[in-house]
Amino acid sequence: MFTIVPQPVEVRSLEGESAHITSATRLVTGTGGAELELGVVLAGILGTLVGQAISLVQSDDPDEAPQPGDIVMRIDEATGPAGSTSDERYTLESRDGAVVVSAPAYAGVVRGVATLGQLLSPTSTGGFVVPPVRVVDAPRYPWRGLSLDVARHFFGVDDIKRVIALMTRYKLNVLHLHLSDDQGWRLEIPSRPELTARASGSSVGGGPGGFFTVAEFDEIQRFAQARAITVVPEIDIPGHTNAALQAYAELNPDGVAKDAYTGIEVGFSTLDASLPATKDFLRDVFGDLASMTQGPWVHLGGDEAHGTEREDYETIVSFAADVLRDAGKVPVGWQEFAASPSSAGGIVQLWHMELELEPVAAAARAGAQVVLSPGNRVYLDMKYHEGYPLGLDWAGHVELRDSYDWEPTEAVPGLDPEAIVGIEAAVWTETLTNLDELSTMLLPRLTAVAEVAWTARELRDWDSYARRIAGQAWRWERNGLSWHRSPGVDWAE
Ligand code: TNX
Repeated sequence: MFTIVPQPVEVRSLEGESAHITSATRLVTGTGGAELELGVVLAGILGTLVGQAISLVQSDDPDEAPQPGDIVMRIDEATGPAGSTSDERYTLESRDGAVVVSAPAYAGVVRGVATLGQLLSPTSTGGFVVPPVRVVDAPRYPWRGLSLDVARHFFGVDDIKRVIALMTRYKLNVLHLHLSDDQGWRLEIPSRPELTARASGSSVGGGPGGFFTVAEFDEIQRFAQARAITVVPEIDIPGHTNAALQAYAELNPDGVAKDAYTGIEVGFSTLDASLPATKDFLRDVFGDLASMTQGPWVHLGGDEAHGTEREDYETIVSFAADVLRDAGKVPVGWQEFAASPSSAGGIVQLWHMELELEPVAAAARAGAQVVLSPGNRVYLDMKYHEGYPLGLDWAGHVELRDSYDWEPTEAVPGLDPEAIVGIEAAVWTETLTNLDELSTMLLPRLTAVAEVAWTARELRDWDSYARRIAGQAWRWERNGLSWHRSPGVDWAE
């Protein structure tokens, strides 16, 4: 029984020897510069997985037979399931005591290594063993994300790296960071220094807050990129903007800067479309943000703008979307952005099943792509059950099985399934103040979302998933990650 999550396309036991990963294990890559870089990163990832340094060897003969204990990485077009064109496809073979991971591109090798990490089990002598097996795999959706709110409570670079490492294990590939809200501004914007100087120093409940410098944001993106994860930064406009209104007085119609906000209400703040200062602000912020962003996407928020007139909403979001397009980025916005013509050619992110859904289907017909984050399924800040000490409950209680048992193509009536680029979990941090609390909300639910996003519909099955996920908890514990004992899974004692 293999306990791989998400379930791969094909997993087959082979005959023969297991591979023993010990301190003598070598990571073997090709001799190209890119392959060396890949080897260094993967040796690091693998080293953390097995808890020991892994030595890196470059071989210029791809056909050379691996030695027992070797882990071989190969860039090879002819891998993964027939018909898949994904860069993330891979084939993993553990046979004759060695492991070979091959993929057409870096991303696929990283996904194969994640599978390898789950196949490893510790031996009594301190090493690890990989059973003889062949895995052939590729994702269902190209966008498999986690949205993390660092505005309500701030989480620093080290915590973000822990989250990225967790995402890597479950083959998630998009980290969406919610970097501004009423309670604080969390990213240095060089052309607008007052944002972080004046509006980063508090959070929900009045705590100390914090922000990422340009260099730290870069460090996060590079750490993610090494794991084939793209960072999508979000600056939320035109609502959720009290921090901006606090930093720059001229963004307020009365010219008076707002006070810091430490509550958890939403929908009271807004940018003002009639003020000339607003466009200058949007141009500066989204211009800088686009140039700081390595990936193709930038999120402009657009949700819950209850204090913004319809026309003003359109003026503001379409202006920001144009700034992003001019800078070569694809704009992403929450569900409400679907109503803006500027969402065509961009991405709309569904979140609230009780808001109108038809505009999402219509935006898709007009050319938008759609990311699904239905609150009642994948909002991992929802309480697991009544009385749970952490989280909110506006979208109901969300247990593990709720996060698992739903079909993306059936979520929005009339939505062309071809428009769905993927699934994104979201965790909002009004009630979450540290990594332990965050991780208890993510685990195990994040792994269910990862399987919905990765695994083909016909291969998905709750009973199978429940069995496989039970085999993962010791790995979380080994990594010091808190988790919730969801019902319906036979967790080991
Ligand atoms: C709704 S999701 C929000 C956030 C809150 C979240 C809490 C979305 C686009 N807006 O502002 O933090 O609910 O679950």
